[in-house]
Amino acid sequence: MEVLTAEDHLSLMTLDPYKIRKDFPILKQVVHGSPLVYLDNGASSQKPEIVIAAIEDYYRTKHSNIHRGVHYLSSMATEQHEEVREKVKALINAKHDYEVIFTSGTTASLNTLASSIGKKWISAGDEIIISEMEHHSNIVPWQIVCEEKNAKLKVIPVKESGDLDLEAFDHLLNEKTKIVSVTHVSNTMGTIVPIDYIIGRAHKKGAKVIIDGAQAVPHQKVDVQKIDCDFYCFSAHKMFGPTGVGVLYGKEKLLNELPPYQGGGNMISNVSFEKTEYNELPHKFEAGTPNIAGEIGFGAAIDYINEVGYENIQEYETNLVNQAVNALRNIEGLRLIGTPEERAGVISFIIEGLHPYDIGTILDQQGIAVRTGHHCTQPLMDKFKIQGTVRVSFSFYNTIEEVELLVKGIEKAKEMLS
Ligand code: 7TS
Repeated sequence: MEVLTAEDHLSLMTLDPYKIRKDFPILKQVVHGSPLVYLDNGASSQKPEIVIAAIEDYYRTKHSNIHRGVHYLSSMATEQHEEVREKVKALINAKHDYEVIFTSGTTASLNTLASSIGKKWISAGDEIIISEMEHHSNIVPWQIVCEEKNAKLKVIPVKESGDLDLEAFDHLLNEKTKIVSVTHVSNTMGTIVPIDYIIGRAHKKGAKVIIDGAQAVPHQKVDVQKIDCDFYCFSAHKMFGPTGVGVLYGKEKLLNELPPYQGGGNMISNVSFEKTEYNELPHKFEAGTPNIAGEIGFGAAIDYINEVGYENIQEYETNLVNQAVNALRNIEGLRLIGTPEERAGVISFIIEGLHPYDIGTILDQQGIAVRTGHHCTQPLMDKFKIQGTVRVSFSFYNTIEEVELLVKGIEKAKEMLS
């Protein structure tokens, strides 16, 4: 199997998706008699050989539980695991490695925050602001907090274009606002949210800002110090790493203020029945045995992203997605859901008179993997008065030929269904 080396990647002036594709074994598959066209990267991206190999190597030669052993394997596993924390720190430019908390994914990161913040910072009458385009995992945890604390959930509306209504946001903000929690990139429309504006305004009112970066980190360089968010959450599996691994970044001072989410091993420094003292960061928020193999695989995924380079990724994907938007616009009866000012990786559409599920099924018969439904953004579907969409979501291994196959596939679906 041909695997690209770091040197190969560095020698690329701009990104060559055909070369990249050789690193992803799954992309060679034939599905229902056609070559796989994988356009469901927003749900989860595929894994390059070096990620698969890192996990295998870990289980074959290094596995042991971390943090608790003096023996050779345990020290090696601990060392490798902590190296990944360093890699995440560098990837997002956190100030300290202990500001990087490993979780099982964005959902777990957001629930950890909602639970700890709810206990410590939210009282009756306080307000929490989210947006109308949030994934359910950035809605429901805050509803739970508001119910428990008698606080109020406020929602930034989405404009017809799929952009956030920033004027409305300004009106929602006030001295009672304790938390603003918004997505960086919409998983349904691809909208890139102007988080700099949101963070600046929220901080002026003394509110803390949480950014759900699940759909952003796979596509663009994120610098948490530069954007000055208080917390940032993302999942490894959407950025070429394994499932079951995520990150909760938080500013040191704030993480130290917050109470732990779960109790158990590793998160303590001393336990007695009279009083337990909690461990320092990051361990305070990492109770129990983590997903060691997954985190080591995540480290390889970060290496891979760095080899390809965010600049190349962004340049290539922006071009590909623009071409896809233009091609889809030419299909009669197709309506784009969201035409935001800035878009990353994702396009949603409906076709008048056809059910998204039926379109998805016919595309699948042609080997084309898309997602249909509400994409865990039901309030956004309500806003557009639709049941669901067909969503295509790209990665840098997708090609312009695949966009052409998608367009042909949609035309065929239209023919068959009408
Ligand atoms: N936030 C956003 C913006 C997401 O897109 C997702 C997953 C999550 C949070 C939750 O991430 P998880 O890794 O904890 O599941 N989004 C999708 C999707 O669009 N289709 O499948 C999962």
